[in-house]
Amino acid sequence: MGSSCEIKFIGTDASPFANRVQFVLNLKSIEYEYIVENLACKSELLLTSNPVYQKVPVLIHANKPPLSESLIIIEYLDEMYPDVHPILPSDPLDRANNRFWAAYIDNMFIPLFEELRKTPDKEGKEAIKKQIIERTQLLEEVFVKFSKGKAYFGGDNVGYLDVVFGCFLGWVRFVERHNEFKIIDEAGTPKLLEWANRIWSHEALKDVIPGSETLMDFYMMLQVHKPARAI
Ligand SMILES: N[C@@H](CCC(=O)N[C@@H](CS)C(=O)NCC(=O)O)C(=O)O
Repeated sequence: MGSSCEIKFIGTDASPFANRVQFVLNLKSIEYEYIVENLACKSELLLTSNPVYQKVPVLIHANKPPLSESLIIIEYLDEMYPDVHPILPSDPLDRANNRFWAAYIDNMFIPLFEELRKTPDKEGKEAIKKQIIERTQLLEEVFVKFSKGKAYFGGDNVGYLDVVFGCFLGWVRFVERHNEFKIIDEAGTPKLLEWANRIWSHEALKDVIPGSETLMDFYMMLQVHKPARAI
């Protein structure tokens, strides 16, 4: 049966990158059709919509050519629907700084979690855990600077960095539990802890953040398709 939604979104529940797009669609109250992708056996739709990276998320707006890459998609949505819940600040310098830290999260923070999974030896894992903790402490400083005493990176309202980092919180908690260490906690990152609890219960994210079973299924799929390195 065809859908009347202008926006079609290809994603998968456990993907923090796909969750970013869902979070923004919800914040802006945009209706969309959710096409769930099985990354263990990619669909023709995904392969033809994102032939370069073959990854979710993909957004198809009003039958126009598909868009991929989560940051590009959420910025596109912000430009197309500027009146409801803008996520990027209006000042060009503030926007640039938001993009700088989003790139840091994507290039310097999130990849450490995949590195931790793929590293087989205890010593190697401990070194990565230390880096994760140090970089989370840096993000605590970024939060203090950006939020200026308010609830979110974006100030009084959820902004770009809240979306970018907030959608990774499910995996942060999952990795804490399965590797027996604390990443966001009262002792090291008290402000981020308060922020995380706020984000966690945000109305627009409540049905988006995946539960631990969904994350475990995805984790097991990764272990099969992208196994840890041999010792
Ligand atoms: N830089 C991309 C990353 C997207 C990404 O890594 N998606 C994963 C799911 S979490 C994926 O589709 N992986 C499939 C694969 O690696 O083949 C973005 O921001 O959208």
